[in-house]
Amino acid sequence: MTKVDLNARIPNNIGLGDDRRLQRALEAWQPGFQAWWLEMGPEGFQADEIYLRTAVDVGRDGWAHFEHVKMPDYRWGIFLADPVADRRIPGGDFAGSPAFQQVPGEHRNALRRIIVTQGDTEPASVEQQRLLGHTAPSLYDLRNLFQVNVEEGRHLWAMVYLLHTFFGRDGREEAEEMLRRRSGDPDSPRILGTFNEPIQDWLSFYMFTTFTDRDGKWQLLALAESGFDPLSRTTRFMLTEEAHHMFVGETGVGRVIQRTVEVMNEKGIDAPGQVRAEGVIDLGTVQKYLNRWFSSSVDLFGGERSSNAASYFAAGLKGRHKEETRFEDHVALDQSYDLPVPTDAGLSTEQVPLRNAMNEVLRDDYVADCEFVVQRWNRILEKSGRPERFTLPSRRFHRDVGIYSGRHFDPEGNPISDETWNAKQADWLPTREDLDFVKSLMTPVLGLGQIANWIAPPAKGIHGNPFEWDYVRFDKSSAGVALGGAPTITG
Ligand code: BYC
Ligand code: FE
Ligand code: FE
Repeated sequence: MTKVDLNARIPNNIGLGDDRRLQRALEAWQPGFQAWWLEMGPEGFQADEIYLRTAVDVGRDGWAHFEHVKMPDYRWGIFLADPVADRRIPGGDFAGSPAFQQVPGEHRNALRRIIVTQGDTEPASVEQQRLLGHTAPSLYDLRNLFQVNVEEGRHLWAMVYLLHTFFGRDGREEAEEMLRRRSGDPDSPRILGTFNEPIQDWLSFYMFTTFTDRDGKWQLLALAESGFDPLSRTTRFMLTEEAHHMFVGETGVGRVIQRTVEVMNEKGIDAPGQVRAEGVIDLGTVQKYLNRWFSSSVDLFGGERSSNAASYFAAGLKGRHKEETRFEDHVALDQSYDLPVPTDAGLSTEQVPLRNAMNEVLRDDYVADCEFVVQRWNRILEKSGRPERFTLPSRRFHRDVGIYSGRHFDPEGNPISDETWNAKQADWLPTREDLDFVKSLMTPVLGLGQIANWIAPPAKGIHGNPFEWDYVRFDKSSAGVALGGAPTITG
């Protein structure tokens, strides 16, 4: 077991106190991170006490500590999962050789690029979500938002640790850049598409944490299979925190659905206009949000045919989920992947060398995972005796990256003409009017035990506490008002 030092300026289980150079480098980066957090982290609420979970250990049980803390005082630390004795590279050209403990020189640039891309998404998501606190539907949800935010901040620390430790000066420069890019900034955007899209309302937040954090889960699972052992250990521990983010998303959408069908059944209505008149989100709008955030997140897996993906796999930098137990051929050189490729006549199957299709292999796992989520949402409809059902669109629908981009497909994945797309787009993706409607519902409800009309309360609270509980304790001093403004209490 690694030893955890919680009292250090940067809590860690990497023996930071024994490595003065690294410690100095990370402590030099820390003030920049804190300044970024105050500038680009949650707007307001920084003086309030939030009931937060903090990582304090890496064992299976008791890895987290819960207490009320002010977000700027959160103890962002560096934690790696315990090493696996005699760990071997799971797949690729070096499958079976001892895992790398140092960066293999010839793959330095590729590895840095993977770590930078992963790291960049973490602060990006915090920036995207920074205004949502002002419209939280309950104290419970407000706390969950901030929990996700501080942990994404810790995930940035995790990648910055790797950059500082293994990439020398370039790594330190990349770590600075992480604090300089800004989500949605035309001059200095975040790296990947989805992370530059605004998250303007809580339905988007729940969809994002369902679908985009779930991309995070699958990318981290692929990196957990890395032959570069420090990356594997770092991402394995990040996955422990990730489960809660997806929980917030899936149950959040589930509670929206629950509330809508309660109102529909109670009032005996189903026309979208009538449903909206009751101040709840009609199911068609939920489906459009689902379509939008799923399709954007599907892009995050990269191109279907990717020479980058092939070289990452070959070098053992990124692997397939459960490489050792799920597959027999860990070299993956003689196999191919049947890829439906768009042609002018429709779709035809092309056999892509398996290594070049590794993005698609991972996307398959992701899509299957998302299917289960949609099934669980449908169970809420079923249980409420509703005939409606949600569907996951085809991965070809509404793509911006890869072979399906620049063409149009319907949600079932059939190629369609520009005319059909233009005529149907408003039925499939949120329109300005849909966004405005959802936005109109976003008024804060921050009274103890209270909840907005458009969402059902959760089945239970956090860490054994009831829903009706002060997950956020507002600062009564003037400092709190200056930083965040007094919360409006309605509902
Ligand atoms: N947007 O060979 P290709 C998370 C670029 S989420 C914009 O097809 P490759 C989290 C690509 O960079 C998980 N550009 O793709 C969730 C390349 O550019 P160049 C994040 C894109 O290299 C919620 C070109 O297109 N982790 O943790 O196989 C909250 C062709 O590339 C996009 C990772 O992503 C896009 N969507 O890349 C908080 C893991 N997709 O070379 C956190 C690390 C591709 O032409 N990243 N491009 O300039 C990777 O492993 C890979 O970079 C990718 C795919 C999976 C992104
Ligand atoms: Fe993360
Ligand atoms: Fe996350």
